[in-house]
Amino acid sequence: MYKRTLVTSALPYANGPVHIGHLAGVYIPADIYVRYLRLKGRPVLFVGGSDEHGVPVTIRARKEGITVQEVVDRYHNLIKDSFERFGISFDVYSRTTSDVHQHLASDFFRKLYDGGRFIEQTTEQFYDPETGHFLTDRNIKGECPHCHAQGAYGDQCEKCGSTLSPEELINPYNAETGNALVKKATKHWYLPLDKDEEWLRRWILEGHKEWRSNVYGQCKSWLDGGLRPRAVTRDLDWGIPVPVEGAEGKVLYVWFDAPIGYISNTKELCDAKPETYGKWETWWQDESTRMIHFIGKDNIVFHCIVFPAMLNAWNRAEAASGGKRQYILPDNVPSNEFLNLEGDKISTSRNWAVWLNEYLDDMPGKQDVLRYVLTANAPETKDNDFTWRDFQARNNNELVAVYGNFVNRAFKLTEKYFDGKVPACGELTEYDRQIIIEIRNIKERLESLLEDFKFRDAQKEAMEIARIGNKYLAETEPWKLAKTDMARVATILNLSLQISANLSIAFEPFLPFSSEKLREMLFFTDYKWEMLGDMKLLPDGHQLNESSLLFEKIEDDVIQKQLDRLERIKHENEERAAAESLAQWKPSAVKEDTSIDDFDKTDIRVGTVITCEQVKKSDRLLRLTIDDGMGTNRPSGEPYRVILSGIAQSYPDPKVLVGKQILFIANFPPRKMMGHQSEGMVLSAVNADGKLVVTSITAPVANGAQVG
Ligand code: B3M
Ligand code: ZN
Repeated sequence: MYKRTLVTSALPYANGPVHIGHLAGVYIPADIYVRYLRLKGRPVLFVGGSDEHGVPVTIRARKEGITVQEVVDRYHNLIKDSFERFGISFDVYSRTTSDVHQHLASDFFRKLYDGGRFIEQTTEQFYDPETGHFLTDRNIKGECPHCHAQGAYGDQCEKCGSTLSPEELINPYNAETGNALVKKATKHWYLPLDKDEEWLRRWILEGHKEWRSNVYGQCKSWLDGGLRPRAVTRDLDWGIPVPVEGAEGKVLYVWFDAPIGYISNTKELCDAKPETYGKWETWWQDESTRMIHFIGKDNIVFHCIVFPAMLNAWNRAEAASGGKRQYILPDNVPSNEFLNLEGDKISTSRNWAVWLNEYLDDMPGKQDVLRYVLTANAPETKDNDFTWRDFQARNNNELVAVYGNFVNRAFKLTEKYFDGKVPACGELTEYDRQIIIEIRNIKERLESLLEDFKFRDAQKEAMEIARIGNKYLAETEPWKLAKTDMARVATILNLSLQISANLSIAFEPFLPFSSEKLREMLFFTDYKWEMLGDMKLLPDGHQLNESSLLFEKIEDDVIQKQLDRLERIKHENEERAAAESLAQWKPSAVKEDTSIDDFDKTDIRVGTVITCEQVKKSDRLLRLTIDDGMGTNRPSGEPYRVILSGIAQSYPDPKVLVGKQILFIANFPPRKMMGHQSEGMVLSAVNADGKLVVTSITAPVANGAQVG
């Protein structure tokens, strides 16, 4: 019933390059879907672009010491270029600083404003009196109320992952300047989402039960929790000015203008090439268009609730003024969960990512390997992990050993026995027929998985074709038959080459570069999705091109280089985090008064650490032997004092304490811990990062000397 499909993919912030998390979550699935539709000959428009407003770009500008315009120019170009090199096949990739967008977003706001769709509210917001700026959540930092980490953001604590509001932070301060903040009144325009609850419930909860359970579930919990009016303007000096009087110094909230960017970018393309793409309104205001948003899970509420509410508000304003135009709403919002990297959350600010531009530079010609691995591990239903070892294994054991190996054998044997010409297909055996049926069945499954946005399983099905091919060659052994039955060899290789042609179609949405290479090798130019399953794609006698390997083995040293890089980054991050806590650290209040007599009861002494090692089966305890100057003159008769101390976590290499003169309490009664007798307590200080540091003295002192 739909005549065309409009596919959007989230507009990445132009505050840094895109990384594998973005690719796995949004761009690869969107691209697979679009390529599939194109291959089917269905009209589709794939819209992307950079999100150049909002706080993230302004933070980056201050960090790099350049203007915001320079930041967005730099990263928009970098991202656009990387997407192109990676084969993300946008019809348009524009930006939210474009003129078209500035006008369209501004008009959109004005339409809602004139139609009375906003409410105005004055509230108290955090304000930096020294810089004269209101601060957004991301620009506020403070102590996390849950894990008490310093430097938690006003919207989230990166340490423990809690979602926060700036009000919850302990001692909030301006993240850039460190200045303490005050509250100040300011006026903003709100979208009264509470009034949209009813139709949203009907539209999503009743009308779109087919949405992925993570998406549906998140919408349901938002709706069940009750919607509140949402501010769509901000006090910032970067963004699209609020187009009403009395709004000086205010801009549209980035989440108000960014989704409108999808419309603007469509308009920009259609206005430039109407003969190819038609009118932009056909894509946005025609009920026979089906709209699909590809996004990550942190964008669900904006695409399923806020943006539809904006479009709906526009439609009502239009209807109220007697207009006929109506925006369509999304038909599906396939959103993925998150991808982690080597077990850790991907983070732009911590540089914990594999950046697309760096990958493309480091691994030329290996776009499809990354596409394959990210689809195989796509976080479609739950968070998933990317590891370099898995990347290597999937390349070597699947792409090279299965897909590449099969195609290579089919070509090499054809070159050897038939001069690189497709040999004639003779009579089919029962086994041949079974193989053909299996491949036809795959077509159906592949199609229904793709239509259902189940790209991981779909790619597995495509790979299944190569597995079948590999097995076919292994079991029919044409290299042996060549001595006795050339006609049979001809049939086997004919089928193998037909399977190769099928592979080039089945993999086109997933691995477009390899498909193109394979088609070139096959001299197979005229292809479409519907040909899948056809075993007469290459005519008898058809001359093949010279073959080369579709995929190459990836060696350990290539992977090691990537792992070393991550290790370096981890180290830098730890150092930075320690420095940050140190900068924020304040000493605790002094304890209540005591007396010299009380202090004197404690016998603190100096001793030299002789040995220091981890206690077996304990991740907390270190066992120290200490020369306390007493020789064997102690109940145990041993030459050294033994003390167990719970500092193992702070001393991954316990040997560093050996030879140090330290302070210990000598007159605690001995006690047994983990099967060892401990004779006292080592003195240590809790550092700003929470680690324990054993107090050591620098000037040499006689072991056993008392401190007091
Ligand atoms: N730039 C947030 C993000 O990159 C935002 C998406 C906008 S889509 C309209 O996650
Ligand atoms: Zn926390």
